[in-house]
Amino acid sequence: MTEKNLKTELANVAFDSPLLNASGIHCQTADELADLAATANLGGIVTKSATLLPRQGNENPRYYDLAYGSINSMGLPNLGYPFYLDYVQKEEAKPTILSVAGLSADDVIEVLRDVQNSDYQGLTELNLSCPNVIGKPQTAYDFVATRKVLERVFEFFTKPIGVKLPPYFDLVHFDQIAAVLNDFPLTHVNTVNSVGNGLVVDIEKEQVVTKAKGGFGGLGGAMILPTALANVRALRQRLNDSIAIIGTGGVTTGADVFAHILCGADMVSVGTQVIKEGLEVYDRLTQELQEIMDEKGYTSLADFRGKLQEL
Ligand code: OXC
Repeated sequence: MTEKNLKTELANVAFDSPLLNASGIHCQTADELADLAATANLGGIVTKSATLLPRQGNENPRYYDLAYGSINSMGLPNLGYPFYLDYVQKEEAKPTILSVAGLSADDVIEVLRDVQNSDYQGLTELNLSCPNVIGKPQTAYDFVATRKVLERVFEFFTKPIGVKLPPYFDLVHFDQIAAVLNDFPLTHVNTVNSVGNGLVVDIEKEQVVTKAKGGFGGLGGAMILPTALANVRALRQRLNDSIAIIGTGGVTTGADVFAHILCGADMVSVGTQVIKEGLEVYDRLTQELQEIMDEKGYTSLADFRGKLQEL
């Protein structure tokens, strides 16, 4: 097999591989982040979404493995943003994406002010789509609220920043969210967060499988691949060229990584499959992606990125 160039760029940050961890996956503690730094074939590190104050998250059970994916209701457990802001300033092994989330727009602004005032020059990502915070809707399903928060952010924030979006299902909603996002100097969108709100039923016990919110939670893994690909494709067709796309959702094979890139993803992140298989998954995905590229005679990601054909 000839050597493949898997290098990619996002907002002038160079990554050796397009593969990332999905936020929330093996990235909450110092030890987990150190594991990511040491993981071969992982291009960059995304932190757990950091909030103003540390959070314990929702009650257990809050993650449940399924043959076809996963359901989670974690509730943003994290160590609080100062820990992650400190971490990304010290990390030297790989580029980082500092994921931040807020329980309110005021929270988000307070956290981002500190990021702006810090020495951190890397990428930040505003999570507007967690489905698991009790009593809090997913901001990015409210197009007016999304515009308002971005207006406030860009009044002072001059560092590279993107947003994490929930999945959209109606073509009109793709038009509406793209119209909002195209009005701001975003570096990227990360699409999709888990598909909220799903409900998994244990027939034997006649029960739900996660505790919080009566068992409603975010779906991930293989079952959401077509939804994720649709979101990558639909947003690539609508967003300004200056806004890159991180494709997230449903990746279990190198073919799935290939499909995300074919739909227009600049980078691809992996969530549920890391939990199922461990961090070695990045070696397998890389090998499989390279084999597909080899069969097709492609030597770089640019050879096929966004080139999905219609019938
Ligand atoms: N998406 C998030 O944004 N956060 C986590 N789960 C999820 O599916 C969480 O912490 O609940």
